Amino acid sequence: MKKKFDNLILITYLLIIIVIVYGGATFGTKYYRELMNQPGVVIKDGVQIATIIVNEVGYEPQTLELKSNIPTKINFYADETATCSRQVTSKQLDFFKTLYVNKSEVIDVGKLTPGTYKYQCGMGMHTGELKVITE
Ligand SMILES: [Cu+2]
Repeated sequence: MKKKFDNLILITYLLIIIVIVYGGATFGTKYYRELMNQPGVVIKDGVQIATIIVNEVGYEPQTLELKSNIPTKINFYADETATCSRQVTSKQLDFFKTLYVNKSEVIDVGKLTPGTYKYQCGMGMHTGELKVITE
């Protein structure tokens, strides 16, 4: 009888440890991803990276200013993907991508010439733009 009780305690402890480790890892990964996906523009190793967060209200920020003539990548980080925000597309920049929650989709758009480039969700409810100015 005593032995059975000990096993129950051991299993309970194991379950608690599993929950703590799994929860910590899940939370840690999400926190890390969010930390790495701050909206805005950074230039790293000569590459300009524009990070845009996709959420239920659209794109954050909706307008981003970029410099021309620098290799450029657009990083769409999906905070949430409703049916229509799951797709992001731009005719001008020639891409069509499917997004996944808590994941980044990085699009290499090369060196851009000055101008305004628009992109939108699958059905065009949400729109965003990139303003490329002369470096
Ligand atoms: Cu939409």
